[in-house]
Amino acid sequence: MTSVTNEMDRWVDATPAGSGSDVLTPGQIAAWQQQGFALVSNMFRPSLIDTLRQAAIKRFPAAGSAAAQHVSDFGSDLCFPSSLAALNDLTLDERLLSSVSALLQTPVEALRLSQSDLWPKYGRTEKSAAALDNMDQRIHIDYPNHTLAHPTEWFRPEAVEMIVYLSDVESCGGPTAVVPREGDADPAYRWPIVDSPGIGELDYVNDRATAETYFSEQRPALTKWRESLYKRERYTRFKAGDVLFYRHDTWHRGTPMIPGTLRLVQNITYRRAECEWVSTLHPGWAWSAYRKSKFLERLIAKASLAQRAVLGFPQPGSSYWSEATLAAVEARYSPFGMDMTPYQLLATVR
Ligand SMILES: O=C(O)CCC(=O)C(=O)O
Ligand SMILES: [Fe+2]
Repeated sequence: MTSVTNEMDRWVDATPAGSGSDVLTPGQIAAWQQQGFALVSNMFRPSLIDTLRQAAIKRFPAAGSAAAQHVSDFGSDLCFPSSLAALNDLTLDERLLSSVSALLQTPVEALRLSQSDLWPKYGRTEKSAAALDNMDQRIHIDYPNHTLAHPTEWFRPEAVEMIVYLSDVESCGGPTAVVPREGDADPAYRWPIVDSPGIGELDYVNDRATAETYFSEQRPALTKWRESLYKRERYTRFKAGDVLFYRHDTWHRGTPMIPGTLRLVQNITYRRAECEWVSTLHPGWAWSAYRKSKFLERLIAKASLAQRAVLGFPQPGSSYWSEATLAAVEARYSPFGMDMTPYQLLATVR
């Protein structure tokens, strides 16, 4: 296996997405399918990224502030659907959806959104959360808090996980480290994937140093194997708007940032519709109904058929539709301008 000797070789540069209907290039698709990740630029309009970044910055403590020193775990309450329209637009972006569709080789309508949340990470001098600190993470795979089961065999992936960077690594540091998979016999990708803190009886530990000391005590025979994962990691040289497409079974981790800075990222997962065991991470969409602004209802009314489908809305031809449900859904959504024609055309007469 290739271990990295030359420090320069550790950086991965983004490659541009196409501007036409084939959004991802064959090389990017192959990289995701084989190595387990692809770093892609030219996905979004720069103004969308800028609008989201500016709006999100206002919701979090300022970089370098005392409050920022205590933001040491992941997550935030900024998730889909959001009062920040740009967050919703990014999540349901048609080019992003067609990219996921190409990676999973399935139509967009057969995808379901299961995560979209915006995370701040701060460059800090103190590891304020000790074992749970996110500054210098242990190498890990993400499946345990996404699926109730275990990822399927490598060649039949169930989901695409993404980090959309809203900052530049040059100014904040904190590249994501990823371990490229090198074929079916790669020892890094031994099966089943259970040799990581947090899985089975092992405690969840986020901080690298604490995690590896603990893991060595619990599984001494695998200490060298874990070390080999760090030796092989590559670092994303991201710019705002770049997307890291990866998987729930790709080894990766977050690395330390430049102290006093803020890095914003949007984490998104799309799964195959049939994989119900890949759970939605946050409260879901329906809790956002009933708001005075009716932003969820407006979003549904204005969305394309494919965008509605990825949120689980019944599609044209679904057994849900009858004369009665067509009229009822129209009654609910017509105040927001929903066009029911596509559902009427394919409705089964019941
Ligand atoms: O921050 C990053 O770049 C990766 C974060 C991550 O892997 C995680 O929290 O699971
Ligand atoms: Fe992760």
